[in-house]
Amino acid sequence: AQDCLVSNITVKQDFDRMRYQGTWYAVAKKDPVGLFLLDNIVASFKVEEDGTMTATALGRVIILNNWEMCANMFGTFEDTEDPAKFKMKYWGAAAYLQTGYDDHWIIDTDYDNYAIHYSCRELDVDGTCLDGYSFIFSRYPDGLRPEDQRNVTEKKQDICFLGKYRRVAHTGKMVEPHTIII
Ligand code: FEN
Repeated sequence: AQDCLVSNITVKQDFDRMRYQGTWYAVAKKDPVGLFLLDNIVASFKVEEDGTMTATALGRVIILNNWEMCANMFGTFEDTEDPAKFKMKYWGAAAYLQTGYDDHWIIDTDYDNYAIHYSCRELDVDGTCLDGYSFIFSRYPDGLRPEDQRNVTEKKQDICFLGKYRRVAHTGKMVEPHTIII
């Protein structure tokens, strides 16, 4: 949207949740205000037998006193009148992780390579987004294919988050075997 109004942001036409299933690696993110996932963010989407979309997300967090933890987050999606716009209820496996209820919009995806996610948490009085977050997802942990980069940059501009993204590192940290102390 040229005017950055959230109400003018366009989403994926005829979004197909079945094709969206499976693993997505976050390769870039725009952070919201407050607590969030740091890096090594991997999401996995599923469509349940009743048609409901659900997802899990893993990501690194650093809690009080610099403890590095792997956050295990869960989300369930409520449908809206637009097939690419959901409301997401989310919570963490650990009690210290924040719960919430966010918008979850799929701006664009080709299902096989890239996806652009958007969530505005707080509207400004002028209708632009005051606080929101966004993920650029790839089916590959190493990043986007060169042929998808131009389109993704265009979409970052459409949602008025261009220049606000940071790369998401994938160091394999969250999938290492954990030390078991006997
Ligand atoms: C999404 C898609 C797949 C499913 C889900 C997604 C969203 C995840 C969110 C995570 C929030 C994390 C928080 C972490 C936290 C879109 C990838 C579910 C919205 C809020 C800390 C950090 C430090 C601390 C306590 C808690 O609570 N982190 O001391």
